Amino acid sequence: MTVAPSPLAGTDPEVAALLSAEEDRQRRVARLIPSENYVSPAVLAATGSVFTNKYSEGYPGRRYYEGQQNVDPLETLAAGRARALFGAEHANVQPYSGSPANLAVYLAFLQPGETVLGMSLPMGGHLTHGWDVSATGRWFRPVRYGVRRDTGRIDLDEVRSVALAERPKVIFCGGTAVPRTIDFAGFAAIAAEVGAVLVADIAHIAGLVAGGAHPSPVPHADVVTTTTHKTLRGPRGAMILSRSEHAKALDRAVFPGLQGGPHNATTAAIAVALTEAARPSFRDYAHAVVANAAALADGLLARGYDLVSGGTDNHLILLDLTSRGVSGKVAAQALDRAGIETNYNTVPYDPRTPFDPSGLRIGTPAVTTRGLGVADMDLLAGWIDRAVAAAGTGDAATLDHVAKEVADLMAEHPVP
Ligand code: DSN
Repeated sequence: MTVAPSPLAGTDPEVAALLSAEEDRQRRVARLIPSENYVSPAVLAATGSVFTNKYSEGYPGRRYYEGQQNVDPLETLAAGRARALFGAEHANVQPYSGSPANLAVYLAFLQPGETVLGMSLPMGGHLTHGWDVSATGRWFRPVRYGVRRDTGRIDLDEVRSVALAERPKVIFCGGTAVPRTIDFAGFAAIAAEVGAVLVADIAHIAGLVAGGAHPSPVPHADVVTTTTHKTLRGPRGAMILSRSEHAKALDRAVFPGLQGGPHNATTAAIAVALTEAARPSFRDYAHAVVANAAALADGLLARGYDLVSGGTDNHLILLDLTSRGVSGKVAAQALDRAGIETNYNTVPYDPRTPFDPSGLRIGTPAVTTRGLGVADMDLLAGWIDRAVAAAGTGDAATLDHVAKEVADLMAEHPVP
């Protein structure tokens, strides 16, 4: 993390003060939101670079603006690193973020009104997998699968029967609150049976896939979409990986179908993140994220918490707080005061609303980047337990006390 540069303080003290306060906040708290992380100083330097000054509509060698002497090799480098890291035939590194990347899939493969099969949002899917309030649910015909009530896990027999009945053109697998390994081969068999394009949205687990801590979708899925800023630890951006046969349709969908010029500073930072993710130390990181999540889940189970699916295989844990008599939102707000950053989340079959649901979503990517290990996870579980109990009784003194203990631990683990 950089110190606020003096030109910013000189030009805009208000923004400089907010930046400095955010740096301090990110240092002090235990960040357990599973979709967040800390980028390296190198990624941050590339993000805040003069590549932001340049327009580059088009693709390398085919641009609508001159002056691409450095951007063309930059984008070629980033795409090549993405292909190499994930073993993909084609990579597009231009999508502005995960939702635009998924929209490009619709534009490439579907006409308005055609059918898409995705995981239901309250069950762990993403808005762009065909949820009602999303353009993907309004302009296409969404059909859905979920998880079983008894196991909290995806039931491929259900997915297959919906697919056979509804004949989707595209099937999405992956999601935002899926604590278990995704069976890409199982989804691929269903997609092949109904003649659908299989899209694996690995936004959450891309870093685990890159580091060998989750099976890769690349051998199975026609298309893989991902953000670059979650477990992959890059800048806020996205990529689409695909088989060569789909390259042209996807590239056209991204530009000129949906976007104008790519954000070249983001492309630079993606390239840096990809080279970092190709190092042996990143493999260690990915496996440590999973080991920490397993240890944190064990610590919560030992304290009597209900975890959706009974635990985790990856970086993410979904707590159902129903038996604790406190909503996810009240718990998340109390935890925030206690220096533990989480987000409230629906749980499968949640009787409450998405804005005040029963669940809490946590994960270990960011604290693992700070160097916390398995031994620290029981401390975190204990603090979460104390804060959730204090949320129920409105005990602010306990929350402030926990915040001090959290800050002391985090001070031993500097931000990269
Ligand atoms: N915002 C992402 C997440 O937190 O999982 C999903 O869009």
